Amino acid sequence: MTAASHLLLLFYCTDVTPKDQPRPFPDGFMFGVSTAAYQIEGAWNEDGKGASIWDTLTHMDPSPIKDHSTGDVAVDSYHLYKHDIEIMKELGVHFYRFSISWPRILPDGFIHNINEAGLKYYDNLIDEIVRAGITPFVTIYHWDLPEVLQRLGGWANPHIVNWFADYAKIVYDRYANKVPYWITINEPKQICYEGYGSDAKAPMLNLSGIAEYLCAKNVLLAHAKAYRLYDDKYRKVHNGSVGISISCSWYEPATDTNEQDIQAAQDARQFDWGLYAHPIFSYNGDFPHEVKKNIYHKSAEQGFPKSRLPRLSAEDVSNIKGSSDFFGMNSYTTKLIYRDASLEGMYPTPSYMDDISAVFVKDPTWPQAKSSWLQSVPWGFYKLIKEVSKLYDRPPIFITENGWSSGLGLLDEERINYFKRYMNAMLNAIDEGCQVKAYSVWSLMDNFEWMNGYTEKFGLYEVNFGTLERYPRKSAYFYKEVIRTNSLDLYYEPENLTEAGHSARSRTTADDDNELI
Ligand code: GBH
Repeated sequence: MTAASHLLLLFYCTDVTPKDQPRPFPDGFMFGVSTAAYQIEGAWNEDGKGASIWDTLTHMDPSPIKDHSTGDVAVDSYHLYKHDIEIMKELGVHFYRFSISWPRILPDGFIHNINEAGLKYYDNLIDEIVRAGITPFVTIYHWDLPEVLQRLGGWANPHIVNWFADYAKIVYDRYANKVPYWITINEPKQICYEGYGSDAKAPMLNLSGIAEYLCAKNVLLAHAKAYRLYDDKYRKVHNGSVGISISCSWYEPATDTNEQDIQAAQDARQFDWGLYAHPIFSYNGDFPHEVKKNIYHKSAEQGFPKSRLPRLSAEDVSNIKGSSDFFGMNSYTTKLIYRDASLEGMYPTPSYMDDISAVFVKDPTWPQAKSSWLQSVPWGFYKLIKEVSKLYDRPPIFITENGWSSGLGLLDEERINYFKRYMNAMLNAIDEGCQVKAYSVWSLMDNFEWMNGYTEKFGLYEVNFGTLERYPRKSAYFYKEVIRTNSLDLYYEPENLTEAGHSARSRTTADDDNELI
């Protein structure tokens, strides 16, 4: 053996972490938990708050919500926020990502009527978070649009670009001195496609093929305007970071030999998240090529005088391009996709699904969560992070949401398995040079899961909806250990207590500072 090969062998032996050793996260890696105002706050009409499109939707008769529930009370975080901060202290999280309710601050949507009580609530919340040694991470908009603005067309009306920037200014003016991390808008695709292009979210417009694309342009411009505003007026003094959270699924061709499936998966990724990410993060800006091409051709065939995808002017492109200090990625799952001749006439025209012209299928062998759309596919998460890093030249990535839904029960081994496999996949991507800087669990506690009401539980803490008490699930102990050690131990199992013993022992209330472990 030569000296060089000895050296190589030594290097190999010492550098490769044995499989059963905990895998460290990079120094300074940030862990957090995420929530959203409508899903947790309750107090829907207290202290001068106006109505949002989710108040309108959940109060409809008959109710479109699976269990006919509302967010009127939700988990009452409006009143119990101090307690929620207590449990975050127990977890040891570095940051708390929560959202601000637009109609709590501007009950009529516009800035002529500013609700001081609403602003005060977030003053108290933020001060308490900071006092607990936790970093506040604010989402300015997580889907609860003031109802008044929806009557004017909401995100389909181009004026919303200014309405949103006016609202963002109020929020920055008040909190920029205390909040170092900002998300302007949570999940443009879910706002635009699910709310305007289909009926899966408020305002349930279901005008596919048109409305989601009008919305997409306005959301991008609104985001960019809020980003530029921070740049111009606040960055010098407060030096915070501002980004956007984009929901990203991975799409895998159902066969890896069929060219059509490979192209279909590529198209699906670009329609799902490229539509929003490409204008902001790519070198060229503008909408992705695949999306422009498909919609342009379909529109022409369908007799539209021009593409249903609105154009971004050169000025729009330059405003949007680069308008994010990091890539906020919400990611949960992967889908298989295929495309063949049997698709002819399968989707209504025009429609978003017809524009993609492919079929999404589930692999029944992948572990299935309580939510029908959610399966555990860690290699898909790895491929997604790698692809985003490659396409957009290795931006800093914050995983702003990742989580698993279950039914009731504190012994949530499945959720722990999901976290272990997804965090391991993320570490693989980090090892290969992806700049993932932060990771946040959806969600701190069970909450109002949109159209599914309270039937799907995403919490590290279970909420008893009779008493509103929060109880740590087994996954809370697991996450606490990850954060404490800044490493992932795939073999770590939190103490195995019985369901009853676990809940009795770990019960936490606001005036009881029980340690988690
Ligand atoms: C997040 O969205 C939200 O930001 C958060 O508020 C929410 O509570 C959390 O997820 C859990 O759902 O396949 O037609 O059934 C995640 C985005 C939502 C995208 C569900 C895919 C499934 C549509 N995902 N959606 S469908």
